[in-house]
Amino acid sequence: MPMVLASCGEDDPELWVSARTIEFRNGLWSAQLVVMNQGGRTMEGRIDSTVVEISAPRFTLVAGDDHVVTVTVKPAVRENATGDITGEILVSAGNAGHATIRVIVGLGLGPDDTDEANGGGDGPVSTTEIVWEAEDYDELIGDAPETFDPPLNATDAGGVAFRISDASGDAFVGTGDGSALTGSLKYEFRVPTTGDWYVWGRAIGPPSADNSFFWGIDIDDADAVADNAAVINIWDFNEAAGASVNFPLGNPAPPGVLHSWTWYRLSSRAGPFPGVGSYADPTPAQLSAGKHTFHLIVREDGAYMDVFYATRSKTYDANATDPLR
Ligand SMILES: [Ca+2]
Ligand SMILES: [Ca+2]
Ligand SMILES: [Ca+2]
Repeated sequence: MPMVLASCGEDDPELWVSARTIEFRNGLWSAQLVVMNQGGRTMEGRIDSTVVEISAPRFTLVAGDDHVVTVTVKPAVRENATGDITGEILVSAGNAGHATIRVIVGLGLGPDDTDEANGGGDGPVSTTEIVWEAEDYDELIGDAPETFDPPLNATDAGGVAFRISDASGDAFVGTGDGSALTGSLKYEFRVPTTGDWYVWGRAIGPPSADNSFFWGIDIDDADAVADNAAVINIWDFNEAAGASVNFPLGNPAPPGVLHSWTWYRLSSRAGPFPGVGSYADPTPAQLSAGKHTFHLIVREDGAYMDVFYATRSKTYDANATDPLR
């Protein structure tokens, strides 16, 4: 009587999986995986991973049968990790075989956790700079600033008509002069490295009555209200009224400049942000790696914001070298 070898006969179960690598990118956190018994008899197995949750980690498959599994990046990985991370999914089915699937989670660096949202396009994710569009907010709070598509014919507080003919991402946010909006836009953004970050905004703030927002980092929504000076700050652009030290374009600024997109350092007159955003000796926002929130709150109606940029470089001048290059 011939000896039967349990693991190498034609009728033995044989594990097959549909992927060797799974990449999670562009804010998509789930993927499907097929596990199949390509051999004979019944196969039992299980799936384990430290980076993804598995819809049905145990499976029993008769000959030729398959098992569709949904794998979802664990919330703790999404919330706490920075930059791309890698991990594994292990599929084991005893003598039928085993497989290791490589997992890459692209966490990105911006509010939407994608390279695209950070202006990175197809390029590598930077650990020293992030970009996010003002129109890519995560939440509207109260009577929030509006989103506009250029061209926009606007009028400033002095009655001067001007035209905003373009914008990064073909959109921007703000308030028309005379609007009664008071709310805020909330952004979630991801910082790749802990340390000092220098924040800029590409904005239009025409005369001194139309050239500021309030802002706050990591504040509660309920605190994002005007004149809440203990928690939020005033972001002056080219403030010709003398209430701030921000004169990046000169005082007074050259004609026309105030009616076109210009980069302004994040600044503060007082409030909790330490310093006033001096251009010569800027005060950084000290941020830990990971997720943060930024509230842009209406202050003076008639101000517009196109895009935000943050860099680890203290000396970087966004008006000399365009971050959107
Ligand atoms: Ca002002
Ligand atoms: Ca105004
Ligand atoms: Ca924009």
